[in-house]
Amino acid sequence: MTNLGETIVAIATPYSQQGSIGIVRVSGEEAITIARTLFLAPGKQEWATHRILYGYIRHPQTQEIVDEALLLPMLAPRSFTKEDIVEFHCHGGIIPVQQVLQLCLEQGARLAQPGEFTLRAFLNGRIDLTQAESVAELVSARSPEAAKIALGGLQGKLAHPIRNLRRTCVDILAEVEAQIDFEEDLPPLNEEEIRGSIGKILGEVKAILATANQGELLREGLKVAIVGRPNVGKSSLLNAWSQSDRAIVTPLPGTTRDIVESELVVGGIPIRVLDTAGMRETADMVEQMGVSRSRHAAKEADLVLLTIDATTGWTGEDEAIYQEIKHRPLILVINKIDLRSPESVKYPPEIENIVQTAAAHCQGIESLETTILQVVHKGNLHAANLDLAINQRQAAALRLAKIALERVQDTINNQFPLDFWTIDLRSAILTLGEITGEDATESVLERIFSRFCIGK
Ligand SMILES: Nc1nc2c(ncn2[C@@H]2O[C@H](COP(=O)(O)OP(=O)(O)OP(=O)(O)O)[C@@H](O)[C@H]2O)c(=O)[nH]1
Ligand SMILES: [Mg+2]
Repeated sequence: MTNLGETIVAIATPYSQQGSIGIVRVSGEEAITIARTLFLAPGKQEWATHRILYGYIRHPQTQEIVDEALLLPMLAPRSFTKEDIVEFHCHGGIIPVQQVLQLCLEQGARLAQPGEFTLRAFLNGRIDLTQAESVAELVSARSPEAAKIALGGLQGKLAHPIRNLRRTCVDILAEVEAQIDFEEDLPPLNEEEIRGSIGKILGEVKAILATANQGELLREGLKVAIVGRPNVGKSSLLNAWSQSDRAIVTPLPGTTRDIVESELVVGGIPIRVLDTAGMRETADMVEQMGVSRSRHAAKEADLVLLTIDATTGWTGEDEAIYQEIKHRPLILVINKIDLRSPESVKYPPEIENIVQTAAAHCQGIESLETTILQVVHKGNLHAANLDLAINQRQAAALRLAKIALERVQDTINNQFPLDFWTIDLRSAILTLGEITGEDATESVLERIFSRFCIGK
């Protein structure tokens, strides 16, 4: 996966667009030698760890200056990878950083794989696997709340409890194994105490598992599709909600022909809102294609906002659309309530979530957001209150740990021989170790780190 003997290099800042600074980062045994070869620090500047140098990057053969830059050396073990790291802080823009990268490659560094810096931080024992995952999550966070839980993870908010739980399991296992090996020399096991410890561990495992759904919401976000017949105000709703004029609005039915997307954040959850073409029978080929995309969007979305017009009430066309999508998580949006009171509007009584809006006047958006949060949290805690939320991989491992621990409980309750206890205890230890990386296999590592961007 990574040969720690090799020195790696990557552009650490975005490199497909212009920025004011561009950073090229080198990590490994040769980092300092490479920097010494390429970087000219005029005057009597001291090459010390964590001290910025000012100077020029120049081609070692032609002596041609490539950029005026700063150099930050961070010597092992006081660096992210625990290896020698140097960072060239170049002028942003695509050309200088590319040239500096090229020079580092010519000096023997190898282009880093995605996530390889973080992988080295993990392999060199600076962070555990949950912290490594948090690095990637922090970089890709789409809301402040998602960033907050990623930062919590980075600080070890998941790593610490999991490591403690695993250690307790190891202690119990050691006790049970000693009992098996030296039964005659030891006092009998205190089964009650062990049962109590396992129960406590299980309780904590369950509590951490309960954060999985919230974590998924914060990380992955929600896809919400606004659907309904033409002219009910779907595009107006998208515009009011996203405070933009993203979608074209006209009094003509059939205005929207394709999906129009907007991104927003509600209660910490990143939401992708899709405005769709009004659904109706039509001979127009373009509109037909739009309508089929609307159907697809309604099917794919996590939540559908079925929008109707208060002035016409629930029509046969609304009913037809409802029949198509009623099995989906759904909120009924009664729009244009500025024109007619929503009280007179009849709709199927089984619809639980109803919001009234006047999208053209930006009214009702708050209650729409509240209702969405109620639907996704089912009245549970607000996502933003979380400071820990596990991801899918961690949840999968924790579920296995939970099953193993429950089996240990059964084994104790059924008075099975001690050998049986150790089997399930070992499996709980292994799965807990997979979460932190103490027992992670190479394929697990590969899966995790391949999702990173280059330079991280
Ligand atoms: N009075 C009033 N008019 C509204 C409201 N919402 C939308 N409209 C008007 O209704 C008309 C249709 O609005 P759109 O947002 O384009 O409707 P749509 O559902 O996207 O229509 P299609 O794209 O054709 O499916 C426009 O003239 C809007 O100004 C509202 O809350 N009150
Ligand atoms: Mg529209």
